[in-house]
Amino acid sequence: MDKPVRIALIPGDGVGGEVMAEVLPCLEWVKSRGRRLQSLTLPYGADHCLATGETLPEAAFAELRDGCDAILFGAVGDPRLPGGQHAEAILLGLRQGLDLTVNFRPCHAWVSSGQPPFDLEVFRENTEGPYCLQGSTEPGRAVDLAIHTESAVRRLLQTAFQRAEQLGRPLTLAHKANVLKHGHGLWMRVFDSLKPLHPRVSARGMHADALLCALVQDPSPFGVIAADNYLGDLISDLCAAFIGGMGVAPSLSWAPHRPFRCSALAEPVHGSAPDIAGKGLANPVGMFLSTALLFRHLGWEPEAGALEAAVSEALALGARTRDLGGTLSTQAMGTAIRDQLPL
Ligand code: GGG
Repeated sequence: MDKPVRIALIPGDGVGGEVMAEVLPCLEWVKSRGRRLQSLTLPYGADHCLATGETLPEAAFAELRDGCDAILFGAVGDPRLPGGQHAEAILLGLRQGLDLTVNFRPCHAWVSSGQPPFDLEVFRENTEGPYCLQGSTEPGRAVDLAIHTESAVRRLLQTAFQRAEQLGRPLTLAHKANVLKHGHGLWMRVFDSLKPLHPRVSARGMHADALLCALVQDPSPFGVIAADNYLGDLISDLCAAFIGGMGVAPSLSWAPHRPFRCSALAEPVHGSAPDIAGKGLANPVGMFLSTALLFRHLGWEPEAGALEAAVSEALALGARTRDLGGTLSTQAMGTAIRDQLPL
């Protein structure tokens, strides 16, 4: 019999716990369908940090890295810790510590009514660039270092090329190599070296500013967009606006080279939204769709597809939280989605 998959649940801060609560029954649902799954819930977030001074202790990180297969994450960020150090230590610590190079942010038209429907995928490098947390603030000067390594860039771009090939869609690399000659020059070189290996992919680089303008004017020519950590963050958030906003945008981060047992982290794109936390106003759709991405990563395609179909059907039946113009609470939206799951 297969060993059970071990998933760590980290609800985090703000609305993170509220949206996480809505997908927990989906873990029971996959078990009822014969999937072997164990979960453990970890307390890391602002409350824990304020109570104990701990962000993500080394022993907990080691247990996640070596004792779990994947992480389901809510959100971090809390106004009581305005420097954001705990969020940085937990979320960036996990992304970097687990070498989760690929951040996949699919942007499909779950609720938008554009013609043709918005449909593209962003592959964002997840561990480097200016998010490497190296720099300094000096009198009259501030420095943020952006590090790009060939190994991470190659892993991210290989994954994006493979996906574009699989989908039969064009691949666009967003860059600013005209200004960021060193870092984005490296991205361009690796991109060019991969093109001959994927002759069926229509692949081109595009200055990120021109790309943003083109996306707003007409997103239909784009299929897969690859970018470094910073540009990928911005581009995918813009794309989220086309599909109903941050509340519906899912993501999955993973390590294609599988350096550790724990090789993936699924989380909604949205943050902890402290302004609406505790009011039942958060949209759980991004969390449901992230859970579906995790199921797919684990090889549970029927369950991933069924969960996505349940979201689609609930939305088609008119289920809407306030951010989508409706009146449903987080809990009622969760119920509306789960009601569409097959037994
Ligand atoms: N699920 C993504 C996440 O938690 N990102 C962290 C973040 O953006 N925090 C800032 C905030 O919550 O406002």
